[in-house]
Amino acid sequence: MSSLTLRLMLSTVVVAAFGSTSPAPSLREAGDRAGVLLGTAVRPSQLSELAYAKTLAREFNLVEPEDAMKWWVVRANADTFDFRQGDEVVHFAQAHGMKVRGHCLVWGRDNPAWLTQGQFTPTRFSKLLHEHITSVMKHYAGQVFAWDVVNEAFDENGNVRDSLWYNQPGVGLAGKGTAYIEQAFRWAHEADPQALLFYHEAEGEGLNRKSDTIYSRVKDFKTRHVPIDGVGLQLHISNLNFDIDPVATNIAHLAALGVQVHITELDVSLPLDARGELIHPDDLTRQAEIYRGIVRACLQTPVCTAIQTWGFTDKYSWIGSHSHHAHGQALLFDRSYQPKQSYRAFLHELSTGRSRLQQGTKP
Ligand code: 9MR
Repeated sequence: MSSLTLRLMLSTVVVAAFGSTSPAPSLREAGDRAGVLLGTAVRPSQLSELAYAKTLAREFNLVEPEDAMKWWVVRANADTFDFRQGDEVVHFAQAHGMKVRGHCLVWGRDNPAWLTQGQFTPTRFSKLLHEHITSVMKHYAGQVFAWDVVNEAFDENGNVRDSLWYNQPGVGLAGKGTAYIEQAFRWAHEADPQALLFYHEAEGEGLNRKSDTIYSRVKDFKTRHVPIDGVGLQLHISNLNFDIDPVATNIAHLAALGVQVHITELDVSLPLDARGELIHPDDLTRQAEIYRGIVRACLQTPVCTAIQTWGFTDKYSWIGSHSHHAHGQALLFDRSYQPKQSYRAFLHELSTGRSRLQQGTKP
């Protein structure tokens, strides 16, 4: 028996054993009633930790591999595809009745060195990207219901970012704006016509030049039948005065274009002292209100069909290393998997939010 199989069996047994004592309703139960998927980013190495697996399976019905389906994991080696980490997440999801979001197929960052330093021609690059999208999506066809096809392709002014896929060297469409993005969506649709295809972006969640660009480009894509189904809004929040109203307005604007919206990477990070303690304990209350407001903003518009947090326990979050531990405690559960004020506000808003039709499948 492989260690992967053993780990999955163990986590499944333990989750079942603990299931009967879990408090009700969970986020996923409240989400079912509200007609929205409740998801979180996961790392496969943590699935063997019992409290992690138990909380994950009890609270969420959607998972997204935080890194396990990125180029640098799947294509660490130029000659092979390594799906082991992604498969581990998919198997956990299947064992616990969860859906899987795939992340991500095209991103200018976090690609393997053999790719970024390989001196490929645009023609070769085009073939490599086509092959990657096709192989990964076919491997996960029927198992991953939605993909972030292109991630973070625009800068804060709404211009197409320089990147290896666009113009360094690019796939042969350098200087042609979003043509490379459209190409990626067409290849993705060919690879798995059933999957929902998302454009995914950071810092375009409210109303600004980036969100204006996303709106106008998605509108253009829809007019020209580029196969796009949704927009993913990341929502990494560190400003505790964050204004949520523009996010609700942006979601409504996108809804009018006939695409779904997923909130994909929600977290609300707080300032910490050198010991990792909160500098302002009251921040937990403000954090809870931000979580509540984002849930409310999503529930206001029926096409907002999923809310994901970027991890769920303060024990594991990208924020720590990213901020040199000056920020943290960003999630719904503390380091001991106890629900925080943010969890209670999130759950309350979900439970009292308007009931809506489930819209997780391809129209
Ligand atoms: O949380 C992710 C971290 O573990 C990785 O090291 C990093 C680089 O691949 O990516 C982080 O996730 C990012 C996501 O893929 C795209 N949106 C921003 C996220 C936070 O940086």
